[in-house]
Amino acid sequence: MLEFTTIPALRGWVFEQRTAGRRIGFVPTMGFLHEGHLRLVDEARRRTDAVAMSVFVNPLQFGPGEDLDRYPRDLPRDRALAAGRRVDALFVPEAAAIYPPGAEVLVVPGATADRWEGAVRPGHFTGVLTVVAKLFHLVAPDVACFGQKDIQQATLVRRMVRDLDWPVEIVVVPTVREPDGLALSSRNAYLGPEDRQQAVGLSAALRAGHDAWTAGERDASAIEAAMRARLAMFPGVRPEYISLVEPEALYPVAEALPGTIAMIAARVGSTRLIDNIILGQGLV
Ligand code: PAJ
Repeated sequence: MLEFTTIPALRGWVFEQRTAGRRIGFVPTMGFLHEGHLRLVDEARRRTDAVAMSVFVNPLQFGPGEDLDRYPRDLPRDRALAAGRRVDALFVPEAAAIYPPGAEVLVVPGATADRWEGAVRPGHFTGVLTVVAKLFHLVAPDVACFGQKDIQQATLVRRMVRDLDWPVEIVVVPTVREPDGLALSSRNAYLGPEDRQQAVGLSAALRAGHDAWTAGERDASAIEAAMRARLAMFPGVRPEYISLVEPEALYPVAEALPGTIAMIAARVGSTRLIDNIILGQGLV
């Protein structure tokens, strides 16, 4: 595995791949890798000839008072895990390389970014889309893989690519979970043992919602009520939103159809967690 910290070095590798006629797959991450990230690598490898991964804790997508300073980092471990999954090129830039002094142009999404995560984290998706746009320009991938875990992010990246006519195929990979259902997340590292036990409440609530739907319930508010009832069994989980939405712009729906997304965000102790399922797919 090659590792690059500068933009010219990365561009050199990209040029070589293109010259050799290889298709490039790309997996952007903020590091502290887990099996969820690595599943994205597997998917990129399956679809392309050369796989690039970025590890960059993007300051632009963190709000004031968020966890930028304590976001978990372990580059030696990330390096070993990425190499073990046959990543060809690991890009680990310094913040100053991505945001040189004076940079001021941003990629600002539309109303789809104002709901849900965007409502709680103003400016978050501007930070995400700006860095993803920059990375897409640097890596020029044919395929880029994102996790369903962050479904609003994946939706917005898809819209950016469509609205800006970008020839990148966006692949959304199902959420990888712990055996008890908790979605893998770098932020799970913040959870103490008791919070960890409570955190399973999010996936348990999604499962309850999916069970109600499978049993024939189609009324979105009834399904949301089933999810809240299940979540009430986890007193350590404080829900922020529980909602059924359509997949294009994440508008709330009244009727739950196949493909409708059940989303949940909650605090467990001081840690903020999100999760979702797609009705008809359930927890995979
Ligand atoms: P990060 O949180 O490191 O996640 C990188 C990618 O891994 C995202 O596409 C995310 O959805 C995916 N992922 C995380 N947990 C997953 C899980 N349990 N199963 C499957 N995929 C999972 O998301 C970001 O970084 C950043 O916002 C980024 C896109 C890199 C821009 O800075």
